[in-house]
Amino acid sequence: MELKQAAKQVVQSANTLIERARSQQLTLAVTGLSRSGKTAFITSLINQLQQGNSAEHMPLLDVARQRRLISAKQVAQPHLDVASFRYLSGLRSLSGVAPEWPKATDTISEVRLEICFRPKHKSWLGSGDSSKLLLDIVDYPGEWLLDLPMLQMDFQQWSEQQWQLMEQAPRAEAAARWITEAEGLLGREPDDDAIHQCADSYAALLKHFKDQLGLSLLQPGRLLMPGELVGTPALAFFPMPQQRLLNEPASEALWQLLSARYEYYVNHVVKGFFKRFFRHFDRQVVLVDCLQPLNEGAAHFREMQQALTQVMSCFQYGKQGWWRQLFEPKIDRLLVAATKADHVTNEQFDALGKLLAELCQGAESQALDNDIQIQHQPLASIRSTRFGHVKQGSQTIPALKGLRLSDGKPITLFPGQVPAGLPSEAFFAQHSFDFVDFAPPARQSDYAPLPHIGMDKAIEFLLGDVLK
Ligand SMILES: Nc1nc2c(ncn2[C@@H]2O[C@H](COP(=O)(O)OP(=O)(O)OP(=O)(O)O)[C@@H](O)[C@H]2O)c(=O)[nH]1
Ligand SMILES: [Mg+2]
Repeated sequence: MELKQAAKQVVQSANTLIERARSQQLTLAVTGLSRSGKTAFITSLINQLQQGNSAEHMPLLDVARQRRLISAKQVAQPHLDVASFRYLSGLRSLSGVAPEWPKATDTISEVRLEICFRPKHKSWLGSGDSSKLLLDIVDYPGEWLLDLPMLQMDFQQWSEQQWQLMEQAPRAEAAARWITEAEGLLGREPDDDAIHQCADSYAALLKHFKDQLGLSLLQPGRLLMPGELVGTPALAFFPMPQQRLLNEPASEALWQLLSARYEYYVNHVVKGFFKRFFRHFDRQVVLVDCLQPLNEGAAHFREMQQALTQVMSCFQYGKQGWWRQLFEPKIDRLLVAATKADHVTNEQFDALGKLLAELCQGAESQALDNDIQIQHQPLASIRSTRFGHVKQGSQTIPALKGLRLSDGKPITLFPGQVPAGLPSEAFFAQHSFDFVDFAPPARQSDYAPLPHIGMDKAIEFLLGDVLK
């Protein structure tokens, strides 16, 4: 009897060992500028893994096409001090009679999935049994990556750069009042209340740049998304070039104080993010909404392009040896996706893909230098339109059908032609875009997977090698 018990224990331990060897863990990070579609993407990704296990729904995802996907359960997340990605509440809002898009988010969040699947090939670990992948998905604002250049600038250099920007179009007009307020602090003893006040006004100015002017290159990024840092001195600073100071010790003291806070922000907040989170990412998704900036015109499009170049520079380790040394990044796959592809008719996907590729030009070859595999593609995380045709005189033209987000009314429209590459100023002068927002589609049932365009291709690229 005892022998039997001991043998049972040996078998159990061997099974645990095999189980451990089979389980793998991967951290998938998802970023993009504000409103680029991060929450929708992660919601769809989880939903496709949970409910999309079929060849019809996910033809390009091996594990689903071959029906090897057994389950994808949400389990306890690894970090107790990081906000949870609220998958179920997002899915709930997408369900029901009047589905709504999940709410905007403004900080980092994570979710852990335990994915069970049947391996494709038999191995020494046994055949036919299931394998496990622990997948941590992290959602973080792309704006945080825009702070990266601050790591290489001292307060003086950063201040000069920011004031130069503020004195030019399109910022100058809105910035004038804030500049007067900041200059009002000079020549008197630093008053912490007034400094906080001026930092709040600076935050309001950045918010104005973002919301009203559609600008993306805004530093410090956390001033717009302060999270747990709200009201702390770490965020109570703003640019102040030394040459602006009145030649008085009081102004010098103010400068020293702002400079110390800048150094703290750079060393603890910016570096802190890269050290704590970024260095642990295995795979990265960068989402880009190319359509909204086209709607808003040439200046915004250029600004988005610059911001994206900055975001992509975070994956060019080779070019930035200092950075590799500091953070030891290990990302080996990078998916860059043009989101909301259901806003254009299907014969335009090619053009959208080309536009995205040109936007990321340079980054691709440099990422390849670093042995990072990169894929760019158009994608709709949650497809909200159907393709159709409309008659215009004697012509039949491709069109989209969906519910307009603003009033929920069914509409059929031709959305405008996406340029198959970076549009010139002249192009903007001749074309105007009007990509309208659509309401999410009504779900057929709670068991039906979310409709999508290209999620299977995206997941195959991101996880296909592990789900083998
Ligand atoms: N038609 C369509 N619209 C989408 C899709 N994905 C996102 N959207 C739209 O884009 C908006 C923003 O999407 P989110 O997923 O919240 O974007 P986000 O990047 O998480 O935004 P923040 O959390 O505010 O930074 C949604 O409210 C939708 O209106 C999609 O696949 N199709
Ligand atoms: Mg979000």
